[in-house]
Amino acid sequence: MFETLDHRFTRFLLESGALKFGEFTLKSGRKSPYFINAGAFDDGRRIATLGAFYAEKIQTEIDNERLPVRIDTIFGPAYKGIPLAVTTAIAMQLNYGVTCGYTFDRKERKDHGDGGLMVGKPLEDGANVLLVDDVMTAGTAVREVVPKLKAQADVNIVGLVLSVDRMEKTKDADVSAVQAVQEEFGFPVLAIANVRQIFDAGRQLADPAGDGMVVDDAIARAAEEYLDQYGA
Ligand code: OMP
Repeated sequence: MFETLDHRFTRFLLESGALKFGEFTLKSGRKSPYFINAGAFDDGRRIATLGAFYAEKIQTEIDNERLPVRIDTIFGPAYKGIPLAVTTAIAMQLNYGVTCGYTFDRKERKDHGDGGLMVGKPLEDGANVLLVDDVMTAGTAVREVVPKLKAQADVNIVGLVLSVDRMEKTKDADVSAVQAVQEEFGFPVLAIANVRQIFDAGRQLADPAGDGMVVDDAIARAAEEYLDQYGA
């Protein structure tokens, strides 16, 4: 049976323990009944599978002409974006025969050896750079990284690909953080799955541990209430 990308990705999130239920305080201060932890992709099989999901999303969007055919480098902001950029570049090569560089930043400038703030493929004027990151809630992380890239070279940021769009409203507007970032920076923000797709798929999936549905009624209700309050 054909299974959509968001269904397959939801199963992978649940099997990896990357999607957790409980009470979590977010970077924004909001208290959420669910949390996506990209740190759970902590072995070779999981990080390789994650890269394949990013690459599948990227190739689909190249085919849809939302992303350009030429991607010079995939940029992952330190620290959590570093393995994402590397595993995505590997999967683009192995699964689609597309060679992309990978680049990431240092949190602190190095003043010896090769110096500089960036590691990996150098950022050059006119280069097409695709950003990858884990989860977007308010868009704080991306707002920090864009000026950092622009300070290096006159790069062309062609898009941002996320694992999960939490579909949350920004503090001062009714639009989602993803929409606000798209409008502010003028590049597409694409997610392998958004939180509504994840909960829809999760309701239909059997618990990999075999003890009932993972997304049970109480969890689904808590998520619905949270999204009623903060969802865009
Ligand atoms: P923004 O930078 O405000 O969009 O928040 C996203 C960041 O918050 C992610 O890069 C994570 O560091 C963290 N986060 C998660 O990892 N998973 C979640 O489900 C929610 C958050 C969060 O704190 O909002």
